[in-house]
Amino acid sequence: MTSPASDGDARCLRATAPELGLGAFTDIPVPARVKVMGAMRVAPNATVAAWINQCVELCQPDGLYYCDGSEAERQELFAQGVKDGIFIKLNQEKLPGCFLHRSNTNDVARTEQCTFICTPNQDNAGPTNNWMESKAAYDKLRALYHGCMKGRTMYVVPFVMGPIGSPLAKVGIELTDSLYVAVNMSIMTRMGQVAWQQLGDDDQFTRCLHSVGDCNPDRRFICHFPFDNTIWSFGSGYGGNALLGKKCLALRIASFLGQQQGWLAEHMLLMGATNPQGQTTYVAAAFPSACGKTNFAMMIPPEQYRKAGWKITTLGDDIAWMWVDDQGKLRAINPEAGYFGVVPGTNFETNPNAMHCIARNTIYTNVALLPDGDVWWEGKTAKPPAECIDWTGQKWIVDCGRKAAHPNSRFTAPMINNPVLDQAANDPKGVVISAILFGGRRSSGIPLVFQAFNWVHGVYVGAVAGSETTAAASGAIGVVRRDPMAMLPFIGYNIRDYLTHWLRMGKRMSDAPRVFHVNWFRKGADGKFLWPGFGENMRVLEWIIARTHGHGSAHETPLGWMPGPGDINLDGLDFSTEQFQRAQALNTAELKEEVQGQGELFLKLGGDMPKELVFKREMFIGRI
Ligand code: OXD
Ligand code: MN
Repeated sequence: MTSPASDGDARCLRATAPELGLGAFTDIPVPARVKVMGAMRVAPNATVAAWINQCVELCQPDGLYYCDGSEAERQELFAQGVKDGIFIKLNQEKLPGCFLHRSNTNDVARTEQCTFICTPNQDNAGPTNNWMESKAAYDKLRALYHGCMKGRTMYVVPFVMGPIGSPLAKVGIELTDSLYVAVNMSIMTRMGQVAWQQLGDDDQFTRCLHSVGDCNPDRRFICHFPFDNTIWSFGSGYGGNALLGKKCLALRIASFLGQQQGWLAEHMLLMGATNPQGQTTYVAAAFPSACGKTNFAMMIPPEQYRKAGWKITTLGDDIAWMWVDDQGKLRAINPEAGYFGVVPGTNFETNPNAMHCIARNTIYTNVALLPDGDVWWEGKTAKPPAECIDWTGQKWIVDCGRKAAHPNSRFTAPMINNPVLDQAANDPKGVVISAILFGGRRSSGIPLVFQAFNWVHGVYVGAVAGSETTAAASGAIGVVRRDPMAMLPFIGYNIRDYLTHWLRMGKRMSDAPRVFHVNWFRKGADGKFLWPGFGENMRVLEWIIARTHGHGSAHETPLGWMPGPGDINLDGLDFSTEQFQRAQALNTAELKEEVQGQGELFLKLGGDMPKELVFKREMFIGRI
């Protein structure tokens, strides 16, 4: 029988294990003063039990809540969250199962300046990461964690990243004092007993310890210990800093594991495009944070494409894990089970599928609350509401000059809400990737689309990609920075070894994906976007798919292969040949500026830039 959820005296209840389908299991010997909650009070093995116990001793929570990932548990946690003021229940007729959370106003985005790779030697972390020597980092954070959960509950959140049974699926366990984090993790990952089952006797799991602490930016540390498969995060409850399965595990730790084990963990969306003949081509695309990955992954093609039988399906909107299969093909899975997307700008024009995703069972963070319990954000409707409560909880009236929703307000929605979820989203074998796209937000200089000459050139194009910074990370907005493979804040080891790993992966593939670069954000002299974007990106994608399958025409340019106006289908679009030429124009002065900007990265790496990429740059200079 399942033990009662709130029975604090009955600890280490063996009775739950057979129900969970677990054979061997281990008691978790927590001190008697700790109130034990949740249905699943066993660990799959002694290593897990000992680690949980150590963290309990360090953080000294009053309660320990074992998450099993069930629907009943989720309801219980939401109810508790409403009682504690962590969640506001939204209008359940309009938004069934939806809740609003307002974060601390100092805790609204990833804080790259507080994010560290902690290794014995600085060279392990390389020139693009903040580094702390591992022992010094453990000492510093241990002092912060000491007693930090007194009066609080520690949630034990076991989770799996990746479809169950996938060769790349990884188990993590997050111990957190944030109920908000625990419920978000139940949406973003395959969370609960499934993780105990996946782990069994294995001691290979990512040890994730998280405390919001006193949410003081001066005591905020997001520390990764790749050699110990460990993440310690203190002082923030924000998604990318606190939902440790996401950026911390699925990118920073996983990129390190991938380098050791021969696979890739990338900041990429995954999508399928099915043509009228029923052939599906899978594409992975790396764009930096808040540059439209979710919109592209859920794109609705223009009407004429839909009528002709084209269909877009989503595998993932943020992270891809990719490996070379025994046929020499690159395969990919999405390790996540939900979307943590940027809300502002999302509406029925820009992304109707996302609007369907967030219509139920969704957590909204830092959006505005309307008088009828609905939510609002800039760009949701053309006409703003007359009044609302803004993301900070203050009364807001139209034209008051403040934003109602934070520019980095977010939704957390389960992927099963997606009306165009790809049928392979849960397939442990993943899908074969035919094309890789790199891109960013560039107002000038970079054309709409070009194709790299080959894999090594593609690695170069990805490595030097730049993008204007966004509100997804704290700091200046709109400044071009080099963001190799959109992974600059997420590479968990030395970028020199990361780029070399990409080059080596190419050698293992018999039929490597074709590589492209796209820029939906180029602007004209009038400051307006040159390309209409959103669903019309299907036209660019159709050309990409054609090139991937060995047809589709293009001409050679200094950047790579580029389509002219006759090579891309512009039918039915109010877009002249001249407009297309402007979106694709190459200008020698701008290309020279670009190659100079790329030099930033080369300087950072000093002599460590892989020589294949040095040669590619020389050749690019020669072509300009
Ligand atoms: C994200 C990010 O939240 O990249 O996906 O910041
Ligand atoms: Mn992201």
